[in-house]
Amino acid sequence: MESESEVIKEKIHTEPVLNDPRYITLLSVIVLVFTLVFWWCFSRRRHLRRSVLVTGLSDAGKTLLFVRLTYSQFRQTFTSMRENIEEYITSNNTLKIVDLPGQERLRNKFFDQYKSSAKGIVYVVDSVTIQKEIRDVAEYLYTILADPVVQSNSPPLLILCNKQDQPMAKGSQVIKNLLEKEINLVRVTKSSQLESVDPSQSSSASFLGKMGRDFEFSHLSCRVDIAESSASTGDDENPTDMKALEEWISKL
Ligand SMILES: Nc1nc2c(ncn2[C@@H]2O[C@H](COP(=O)(O)OP(=O)(O)OP(=O)(O)O)[C@@H](O)[C@H]2O)c(=O)[nH]1
Ligand SMILES: [Mg+2]
Repeated sequence: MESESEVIKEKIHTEPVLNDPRYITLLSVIVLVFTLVFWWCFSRRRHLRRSVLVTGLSDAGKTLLFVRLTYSQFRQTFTSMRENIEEYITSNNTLKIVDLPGQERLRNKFFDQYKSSAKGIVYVVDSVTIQKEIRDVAEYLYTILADPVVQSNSPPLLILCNKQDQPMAKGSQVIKNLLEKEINLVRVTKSSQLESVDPSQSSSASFLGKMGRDFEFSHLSCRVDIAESSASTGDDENPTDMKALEEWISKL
């Protein structure tokens, strides 16, 4: 005959630990702590991203926009060889405006340096030369949108059609259509280039937008806005207009 204490011991050993209320409490606490730590890290990462990157091809007007925005001045600008950074205070945020060089041999290096800090990206387009430069403008925009860091953080993007004071400037809607059509072509070339380099890359992984559909900015996971600006001298012939840019930044 087994004694009563032996039966109890046996029960304790065979009872599934999962039914133990202390175990369940401990598990809940661990899950809660992990959730809090994860949430803290995530919100910290978001808070660390305080930069508004001003990018685009050379001569689009990035530095003049930067000077106008941060110093409210007009200055003669020259091709940038390095970045310009200045604090910018909005009603609910203190941000950094980072004007990046647009020269072909510099732009990727500087963009890589600042991309992880981007709270928003302003892609400046010269509205006068857009038709002539459409391939380069679309290719560089594609490079930015397809960047893994940009894809993972999904900062909002503003396509800013600058130099609107010029009579030959194209409007934002025309530029949006031109860019969507051109990116449609660029993404076919780029994704087949990628596949030929690394056949293991599935075409859907490297594809921007929706498979089987013409490219539209609205298909992207990040918010894309389009607006017009003029950063020029500010006289009657060349009026300055940066309201859309300022409003967009203030909503970041
Ligand atoms: N008419 C007119 N000219 C502009 C406007 N914005 C810039 N410019 C002129 O365009 C030229 C190039 O401007 P930048 O601001 O230096 O161009 P950027 O994009 O910084 O060029 P990089 O530094 O080479 O990347 C300068 O002569 C500016 O005065 C604009 O809104 N209207
Ligand atoms: Mg510049």
